[in-house]
Amino acid sequence: MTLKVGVIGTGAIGQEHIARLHGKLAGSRVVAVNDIDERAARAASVRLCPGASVHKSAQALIDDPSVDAVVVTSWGPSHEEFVLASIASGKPVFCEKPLATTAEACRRIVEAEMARGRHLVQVGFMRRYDPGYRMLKETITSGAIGAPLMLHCAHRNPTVPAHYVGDMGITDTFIHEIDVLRWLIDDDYVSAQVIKPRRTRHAPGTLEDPYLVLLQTREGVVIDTEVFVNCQFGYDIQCQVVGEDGTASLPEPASVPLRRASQASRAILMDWKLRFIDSYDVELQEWIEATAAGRVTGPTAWDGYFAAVTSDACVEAKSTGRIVPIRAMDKPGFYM
Ligand code: NAD
Ligand code: ISE
Repeated sequence: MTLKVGVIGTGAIGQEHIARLHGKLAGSRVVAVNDIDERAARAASVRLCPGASVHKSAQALIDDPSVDAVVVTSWGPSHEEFVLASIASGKPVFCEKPLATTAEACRRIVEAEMARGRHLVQVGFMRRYDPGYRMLKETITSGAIGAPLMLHCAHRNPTVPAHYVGDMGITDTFIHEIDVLRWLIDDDYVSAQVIKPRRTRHAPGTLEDPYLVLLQTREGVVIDTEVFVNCQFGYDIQCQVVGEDGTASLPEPASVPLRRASQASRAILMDWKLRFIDSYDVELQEWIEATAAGRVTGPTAWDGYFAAVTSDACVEAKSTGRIVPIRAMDKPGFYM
């Protein structure tokens, strides 16, 4: 069976996912696209999935009877509306992170999915599919470094686009660490704090950049993450777990060590699309297969909700300078 997919949002990651779903991966094709910028949708259709319908609205795409499943790759603030509409139509939906930009919005999605009585929603937290994070998780689970005590992490982007404003450092960027770290150490967060150093001269407009986010978990693990989205030098993701008996670190992406002109060096990637390229492939291939079998096997709406509860607390901690408790509703049996 071929899964017929409609994609809402044909920007950077929308185009990447269309290429995967329409040719690169097995078992799917893209039959419809939509973007608030109709020309962008038309161009993506012509270039990446010729013959796909270009719908004037996202709702029309969701209602299209030839669409079996929906992929949402538009901007974060539009996600809630499109995910709720997909649930209302009974269609499986893969939504890029964040599931929605606030915990309240994610809660509405969780409640709508439970009311529908079927798992339909998967969130695009692709780092859970990254071979490096998977090896790191296996190492921790094996007990090789003892119980985790502290994590030192960094999420660095060389630069960010003009529409990257406000608290997107948390809601759009740090949200990746929020999800992958609780999965990595199988723990949940209880408090957040944000510490702001001097602002980089490379930060555009009024964007605050960089900052340090401190999370504490139920088991008492302390996690520090540097969020620095105009670091200039590369797309650099770091994670070191300090345990009772040793440390374990996220492997660096493979690159050729160079020695030339009296220098030793290795290249650093500049683009998120390349850093996690294999993870996106595995993530979407598994989604295609699970969706065709009527299941959700990846990060759920609950994971999207918990991430948003945490990111709301981080946003509050950033604006107040206080340590903010992280309080989620009890996990419903539906998501156990
Ligand atoms: P982008 O700006 O390149 O593309 C977004 C597209 O959505 C644009 O073409 C825009 O016109 C369209 N759009 C915005 N509002 C819309 C609406 N209401 N209806 C239809 N189309 C609309 O942004 P991007 O970098 O592709 O990011 C898109 C989403 O994907 C964001 O939620 C982002 O956080 C997520 N993302 C995830 C990853 C990842 O690593 N998993 C990487 C990049 C982006
Ligand atoms: C972007 O949306 C992503 O998801 C990238 O992985 C992240 O590094 C970047 O900061 C976000 O803006």
